[in-house]
Amino acid sequence: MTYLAKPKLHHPTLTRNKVGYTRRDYEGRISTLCAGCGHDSISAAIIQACWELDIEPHRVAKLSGIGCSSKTPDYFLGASHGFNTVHGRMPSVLTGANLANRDLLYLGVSGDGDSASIGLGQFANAMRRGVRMAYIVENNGVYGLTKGQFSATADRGSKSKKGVINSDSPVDLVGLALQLGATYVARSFSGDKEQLVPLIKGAIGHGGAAFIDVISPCVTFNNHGGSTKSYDYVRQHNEAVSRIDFMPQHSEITAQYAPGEVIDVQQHDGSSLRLRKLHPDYDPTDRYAALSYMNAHQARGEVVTGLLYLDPIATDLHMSLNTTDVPLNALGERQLCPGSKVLDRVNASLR
Ligand SMILES: Cc1ncc(C[n+]2csc(CCOP(=O)(O)OP(=O)(O)O)c2C)c(N)n1
Ligand code: SF4
Ligand SMILES: [Mg+2]
Repeated sequence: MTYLAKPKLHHPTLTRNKVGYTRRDYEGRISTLCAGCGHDSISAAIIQACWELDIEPHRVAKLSGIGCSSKTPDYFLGASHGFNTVHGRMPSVLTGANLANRDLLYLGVSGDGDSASIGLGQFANAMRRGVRMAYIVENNGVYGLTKGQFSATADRGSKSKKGVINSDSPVDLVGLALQLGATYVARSFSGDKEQLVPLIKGAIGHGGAAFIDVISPCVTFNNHGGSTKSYDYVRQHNEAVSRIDFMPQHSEITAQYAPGEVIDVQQHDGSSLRLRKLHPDYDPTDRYAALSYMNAHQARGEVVTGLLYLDPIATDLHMSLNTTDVPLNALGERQLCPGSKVLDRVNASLR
């Protein structure tokens, strides 16, 4: 941690959102990451998204694993709930927290090592079960915190800083999320705030498992020629399928674009996502078409970004398990302890 404290005083004229907070109220501690690290831009995008969504910070729970990426929740939403778990274990801890208190908004922040290497099983099961959360992987293709070893998302043939060529096939978390049943799947780039902020807002408003893979260059260990996760590589090979506008529940929906190029999709919380299709042949509502489109472009060395798949009628784990609508900590004694007759009935049903 840094010992430099951020000044607490805000300029009195800073703009406040509908719940009375300034953008600075969504910040955290001063970042200790390397200057230019993509992860800091993602933190800035999360701050912007939460401020624009008028979210009260105490309604958010941010959970992460271990890594430079997993350190970042310390640098945003300083007044929210936070839990830095064990390496690769964020999804299961978040699942437990979510089952105990469904009233919070869950942000899972992880790295490519955290989610695609040690935590791959955890990632897969959270997607498969439809745990309601915005799951953000800050993907730099390396283990930044432990000095730049290839992670499981490093492309075959890509080169390390020391010149070693990666001979392993990559894990594509977007492809896996699509196959495993995630209902909101996107890829973005830390250097494209205009695309990333609405994608994060859409993920927070989504009613099920929302996954965003954000290519986030590691300037210290993976930003050289021969890397496929560098600023230059992503800028040169970025192929955006859509541009998103996010419209909160209360805003009027007006048509400003030519028909055929725009789709409005209403989400679980009543908000709308307006997709301006940059590629007219792209269908974001067809899971398998999204997968084959992405694979075909990947084979040509392109990084497809944007909202790749969306099922607005998402189901989540609470629905599948038919859990109580009330967070467990708000249940009264009568509900928690319904008496010996009910207990006898439960026991009898299990014999
Ligand atoms: C159980 C366990 N194994 C290994 C480590 C060592 N370790 C710490 S961070 C890390 C990799 C982090 O990579 P990533 O998730 O991609 O995050 P980045 O630093 O690149 O943002 C590893 C292997 C650990 N802390 N715990
Ligand atoms: S080592 Fe890489 S990932 Fe870690 S803070 Fe530095 S630039 Fe970012
Ligand atoms: Mg990494």
